[in-house]
Amino acid sequence: MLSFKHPGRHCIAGSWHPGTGEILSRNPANLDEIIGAFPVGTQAESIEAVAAARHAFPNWRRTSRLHRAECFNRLANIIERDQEYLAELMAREVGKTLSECRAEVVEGLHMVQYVFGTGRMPTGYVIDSEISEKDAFLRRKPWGVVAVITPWNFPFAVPLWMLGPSLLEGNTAVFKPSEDSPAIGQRLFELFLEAGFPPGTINLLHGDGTTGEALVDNPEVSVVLFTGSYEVGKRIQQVSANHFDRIVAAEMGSKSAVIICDDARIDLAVSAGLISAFKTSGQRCVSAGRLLVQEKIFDKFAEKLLTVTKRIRIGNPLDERNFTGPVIHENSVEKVLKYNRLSKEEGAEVLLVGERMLDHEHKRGCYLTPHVYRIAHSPQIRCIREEVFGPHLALIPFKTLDDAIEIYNDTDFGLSMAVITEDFRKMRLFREECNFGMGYVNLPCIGAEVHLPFGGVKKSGNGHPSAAGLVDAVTHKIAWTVNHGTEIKMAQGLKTDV
Ligand code: UN1
Repeated sequence: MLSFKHPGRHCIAGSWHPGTGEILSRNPANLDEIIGAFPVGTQAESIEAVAAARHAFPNWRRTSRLHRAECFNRLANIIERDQEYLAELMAREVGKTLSECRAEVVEGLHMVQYVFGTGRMPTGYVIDSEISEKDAFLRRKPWGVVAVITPWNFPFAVPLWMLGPSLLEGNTAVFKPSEDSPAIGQRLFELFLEAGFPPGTINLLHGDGTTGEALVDNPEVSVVLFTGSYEVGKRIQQVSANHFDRIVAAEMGSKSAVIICDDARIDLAVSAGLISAFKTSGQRCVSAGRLLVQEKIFDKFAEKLLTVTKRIRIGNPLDERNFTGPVIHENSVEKVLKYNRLSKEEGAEVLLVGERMLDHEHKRGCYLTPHVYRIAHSPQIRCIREEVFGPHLALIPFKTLDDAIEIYNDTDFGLSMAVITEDFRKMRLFREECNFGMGYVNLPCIGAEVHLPFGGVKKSGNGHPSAAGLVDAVTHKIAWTVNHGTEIKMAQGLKTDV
């Protein structure tokens, strides 16, 4: 067994600081196991970290984009070398199963490889001018300092989605990992240093909401990249309103859904529903809290889904036979159980009762069994509108396709959706009428790939997708115009005679 003893440190301008305060990172599968102790960044430290990034910015910006990209090639090799260690550390710190953690490390690696590859791709283009001797170009410039504030549920891939494009385009960064996954955050940061990113181009600041708020309220921060809850995203927007030229790209909550039409292949629909709802114990931002099932096949579908859901193995994330591990912490257990009770109060027919697992194998961890219920859609019900972030699933019957569209859209969120059908006309209808950022057909509503844009609408995001889509948030476009003639000619026929 590996033993992880992580002395947490901030790292500012290449030097490590023990800091003050204490965040204890615990293994959610066994709360007695402490992964490490980490400091809580103060306002003064956040100012220092941002100043270090600001100081490093001019040199980094002036470095050739191709050389910046090469740092990512070295980073890719290091991640490949450490894949298994990183996956195990992640499994211990956040309780995702080893196979999910391995997939996440691969997802992070893909982002780094993508960034290396795009280093040699064009970032602008040539635009013709009214004047034949004039050449015009669209070019991109980095904004400056980017604050990267990331969640615990994808503690490796999501920071790389954000840090990758930001640093490639010449920005510098302050990285604040979630207080629920500081060890994997710090390890990722160390890999950047090993790959040769110059001191100060990326700085590490541990901490909680107060640290994040101090970072966001710093006028020297040009861009805030955030993935997390709607409440925190909204607060970031409010604080950022004081900083006029601030860019905020936020990915937030969801109440994603799978829509299962009556022509669906039932076994495929059951797998799609199960994976969407219960992978990562329902703790992906794209996890489905709702399966919308057409009335004609409802009973058959529900029966099959319940049969496989009852078979799910829940337990130690390091045991490869388990389908899911625990939820992240005690507060999360409480929150999910509260919504489980609420579903009953709101009139659900509970088909599988979700409860805490207290047997010998599970009692030291934050383990929950899946909660599944049938409920008719109606406008007041909270359990089918609010994000639960756990193994909590509503089965909602619908009659017509228009009903399904109305139900899908009837939440404040719009992140991901899947439709299970063999009919291309239905696919198109849902694509056009449902409000979402990522749509899937005959697939679960989870499972992003890094070269696709990732983001949502409504309270799920503010329209700046991360991963491959992030370049627009971390750069600004300039028009660059050159006259090859020997005299001045102006557009629109403007006279130049003196
Ligand atoms: C998230 O849950 O914050 O789409 C990101 C997916 C993942 C990414 C989810 N690869 O399932």
